[in-house]
Amino acid sequence: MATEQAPHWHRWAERCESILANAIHSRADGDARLAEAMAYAALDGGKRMRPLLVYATGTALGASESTLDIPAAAIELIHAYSLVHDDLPAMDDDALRRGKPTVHVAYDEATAILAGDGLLTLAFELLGQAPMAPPMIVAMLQTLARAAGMQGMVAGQSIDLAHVGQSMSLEALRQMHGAKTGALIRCAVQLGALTANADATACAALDDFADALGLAFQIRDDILDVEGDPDLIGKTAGKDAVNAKPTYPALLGLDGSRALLAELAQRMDNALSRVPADTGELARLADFAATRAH
Ligand code: GRG
Repeated sequence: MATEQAPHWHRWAERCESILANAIHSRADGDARLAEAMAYAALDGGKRMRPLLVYATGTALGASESTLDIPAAAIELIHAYSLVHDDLPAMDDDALRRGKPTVHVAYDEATAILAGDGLLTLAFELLGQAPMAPPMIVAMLQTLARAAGMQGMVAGQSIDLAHVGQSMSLEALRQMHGAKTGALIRCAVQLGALTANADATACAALDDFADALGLAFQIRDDILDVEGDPDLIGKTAGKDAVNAKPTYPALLGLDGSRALLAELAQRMDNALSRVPADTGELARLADFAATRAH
């Protein structure tokens, strides 16, 4: 787990886990099996990268952990939904996620679709109830909806599926991943900055950092799909090649992909040096994203 690497990460991941567990279990009276499938998808697994980014950004800029809890949990719910739907037969058709059978395999396809829908909508329900001033809640709802929706993650996924078996330029690949993976990572940093009422200068530098981080995270993901240990990554390796997906290693080779990662690491350092705060935890998360083994 990423959270073994820094004591804050472990505590932040636990806080997020407890909000998620509470939110899902306390609503199980709607339909117990649906709630069980949602818990199966969202709890006890994953690196919690997006919540950690919310906490690391927000606390660096002076926000308290308790004000960051709901934004952190909300973005993880969106991420969890996206994984459940991405794994469906109509999309990536994956049988393994986070080291266990995917939701449609463990339950059934209809339940997986509904569990994803439940996680997606729960994110906005939770955020709408956050203990914050209403204008702040509205800003957060808009930020999360925009990142997750038809100009963000959903668009990226759609473009990705449309390009299976087709070639893609490096710029088109960057744009596709900027939407599919990057939008939510940028959003995590934005939610932390919003909670802390960060000024425009800090927000601009953090957005530059998060843009590079999203890309680095994706390139590392592509590299792991080629050379990662399936036991560590917890999903089927080599799927990109089998599915004829355009990827960074396919376009640049493994060495070229690593060289791009090194450039991005430099850009992230540079961006963080422009944030007038102690950004040590963000730097550690950036390093983890670019070098992770899972
Ligand atoms: C279904 C609308 C919709 C979108 C799906 C997330 C996603 C978009 C697709 C997943 C496919 C993929 C491999 C994306 C690349 C990077 C990525 C998001 C990996 C999974 O995120 P991690 O590594 O997962 O943070 P954990 O399990 O650690 O939370």
